Amino acid sequence: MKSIVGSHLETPKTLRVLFLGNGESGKTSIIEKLVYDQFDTNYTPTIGSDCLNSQAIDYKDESYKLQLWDNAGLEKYASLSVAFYRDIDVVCLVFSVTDLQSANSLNKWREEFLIQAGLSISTTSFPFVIVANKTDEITDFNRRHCEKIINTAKSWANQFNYPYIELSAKNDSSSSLETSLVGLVIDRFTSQSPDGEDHDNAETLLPEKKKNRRFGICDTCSVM
Ligand SMILES: Nc1nc2c(ncn2[C@@H]2O[C@H](COP(=O)(O)OP(=O)(O)OP(=O)(O)O)[C@@H](O)[C@H]2O)c(=O)[nH]1
Ligand SMILES: [Mg+2]
Repeated sequence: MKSIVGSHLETPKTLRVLFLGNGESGKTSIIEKLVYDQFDTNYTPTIGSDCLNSQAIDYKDESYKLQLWDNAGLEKYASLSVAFYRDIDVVCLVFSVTDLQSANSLNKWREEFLIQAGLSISTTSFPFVIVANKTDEITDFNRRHCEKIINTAKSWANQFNYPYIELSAKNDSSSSLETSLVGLVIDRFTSQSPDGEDHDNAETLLPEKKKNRRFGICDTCSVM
């Protein structure tokens, strides 16, 4: 990942960003596009959790390093992954604009995260970002269907004032995702009240052994 703005500043802040959403919504594809600038049309379900590090990103006079945590969307692979939730800074809730079920599941992912992180499900202060993926799949034939899905997600997001972004892991370039998605994530993180009280009061979850990883460049990703 290249920096969004020019030169690197000193001592990057580390931001732990977790991607949650239904299987096949495109979480892994978004992360891999961001980090590797690559897109794979084959579907390999994520098992447990994976993590990729971004390079230092200079944004609005600060330097950031992103730990991008990927999480299994398929229930049969998801049971391994709850131990990391406690130290997550921002959650991207991902759905596919062609998959109504994935939009309808946003609430489930939100609540599951808050519960695992030891936060109240009534909190509105935790920084979630809603990500609509696969916009390249919208055609003249399915446009109305996709719009219905998008509106479902948008109106759900509106009740919490969550920022919302549409993208295509397939067609968007790495640099455009850096500017749009990463910019939104950092903005969302920096705009929250400093160490919101809900987050501060989170119960500590017991450390759990690090999980199975498909790509293992994550020695520095340990949050325990
Ligand atoms: N057309 C299109 N296909 C996409 C896009 N993003 C992902 N896909 C495809 O959708 C399938 C699922 O993508 P993944 O990134 O593996 O989905 P995931 O959310 O990580 O799935 P799980 O790991 O099972 O939770 C793959 O075949 C991808 O190639 C996109 O923006 N456009
Ligand atoms: Mg995946």
